Formats: sequence, structure tokens, C-alpha cells
Amino acid sequence: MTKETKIPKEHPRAESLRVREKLLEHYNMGVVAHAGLIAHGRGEAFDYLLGEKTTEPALEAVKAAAAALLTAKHPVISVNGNAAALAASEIVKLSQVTGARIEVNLFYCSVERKKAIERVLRDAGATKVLGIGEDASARIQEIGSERRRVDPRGILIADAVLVPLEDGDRTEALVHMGKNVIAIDLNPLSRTAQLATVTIVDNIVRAMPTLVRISEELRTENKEKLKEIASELDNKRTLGEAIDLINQRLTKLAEKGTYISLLEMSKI
Ligand code: PTJ
Repeated sequence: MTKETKIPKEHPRAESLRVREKLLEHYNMGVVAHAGLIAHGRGEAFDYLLGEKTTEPALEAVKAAAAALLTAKHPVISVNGNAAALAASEIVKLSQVTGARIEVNLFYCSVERKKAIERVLRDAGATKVLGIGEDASARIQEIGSERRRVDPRGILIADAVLVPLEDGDRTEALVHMGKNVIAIDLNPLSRTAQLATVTIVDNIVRAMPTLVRISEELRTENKEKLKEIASELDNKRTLGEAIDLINQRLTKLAEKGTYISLLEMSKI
């Protein structure tokens, strides 16, 4: 919590404000990039339109994501500033359940930020964090940004990469390299969402605990069944369903007029 802010429990937007505070706190710690705060605002707008809950298409994508991570030979969770701020302990749990490695990979890259993110992950229980300093010694030429610097034990050799809150270029390059890319992105229209193999259109603060829970449930399933679950997902269809849900909600809201209570709105 930043010093100047106390969020009243009864505030109708208390949860959303708490998430903002967490981001600001991590911004002050040098974990979140300036642009991470802007990116979060864009995410919030889509979350509002989606009803701030995990939808059916998102849940379907989470199952496919869990199955893809559990069947991968070299699964990797790629961590940026926002992901570390909002879901560090779930990242560590997911890594333990699926055997995925954790690699820090940043768009706005600096050694200091990578180290600050590593500290947050280690405080959350991570024992090994890839991609820090000289460890990011490999290059993926297809990627234009600083995200091209990767760890040869991680993203470079990964066959499945979880990329929460991503920019489209890297997703495109990783898919082009034949990797399964699992994105968490509240904006179903973003390039990342459209290009990923599996897109979970949900807030990272809800999607990550759900992904951990479903991975725990599926971990004992046989590999063939898991491969079937992963391959059955039609990503374009689930994205279409997410867009349709927004459309339906907006249509209902428009029919009700310009003002309705938050409680009423959450039921739509
Ligand atoms: O930490 P760095 O340096 O790697 O930088 C991270 C950011 C997020 C700043 C960088 O990757 C970036 O600029 O991303 P974009 O292009 O703004 O894309 C971020 C996407 O994440 C947008 O489509 C947002 O809608 C979405 N988003 C934002 N907050 C959330 C979210 N999706 C899920 N959960 C959120 N809380």
C-alpha cells in the first residue's frame, strides 16, 4: 500500500483499487515499468466490459493452457514487471505443479529491473530464476525489441511459453519458431491475443490462481488425454466468444439506459 492511500473496505471498487495499489507499490520498488501502469489501465477497461469475472471461454482456454504446459518437454513461464507485481506466488506455484522454468524477460529491459523482479520471485519461493544478467546470453533474431535476449536454458529451447501481458511482436516470433504460446490478455483484439496458440482472456489476478488449480487437477491425467484437451481448443472461436460476450453485455447495458448500479451491472 502506498503511504498516502487507505482503501475503505466498503468502497464499491475496493478490489480494483487494491490491485492498482499493488502495481504502484511495485512501480516504486523498480519492478513495474512506467508503461506497465498504462498497460494495466487498458486491461482494466476490457475487464470492466467483460464483467470482471472469469468467463466460460476463459475457463476453456485455462484448461487447454494447463494441458499444454503439463505435456510440454520444456515449459517456461516468461515474467515481466506487471506479472511479477500481480502474480508472483502463483507463478512459483505453477512452476512447481507443471515443472515450468521461470524466466524474466522484459520489453523495457534493464539489469536493475530484472534483479528487482528476481527478488520478488525469490521472496515468493522461487529457487531458480532464468534470464538475469549474463544468463540471457542467447538472441532470438526474429524479435526486434530487447525481449530478444533470452536464456539458452529457458525461452530459447522452450516448446511452450506462458506469456502474461505481452506485446504482439514476441508472440508472433515465438509462434513462428514453432512454440506453443499461451497468453493471458484481457484485450481479445490485441495482436498477442490473436496470434497466440492459447489465449486466456481474463485478468491475470484471476487467471493465474485458476491456472494453478486446474493444473493441479489435471496433473494426474494421462498424457494422451492431456494432448487431446490442448489440441481441442479452437483459439479463434474462444476469442470470438469473448468478443461476443462484450457485445452482449454492452447491448443489455444500452437497453437499460445510461445509469445502472454496480450491483445490477455485475449480474449482466
Ligand atoms: O515489464 P516489461 O518491461 O516487460 O513491460 C510490460 C508491459 C506490459 C508494459 C509491456 O509488455 C507492454 O507494453 O505491453 P502492452 O503492449 O501494453 O500489452 C499489454 C496487454 O496486457 C494489453 O493488451 C492489456 O490489455 C493487457 N493487460 C493489462 N493488464 C492486464 C492485462 N491482461 C490481463 N490482466 C491484466 N491485469
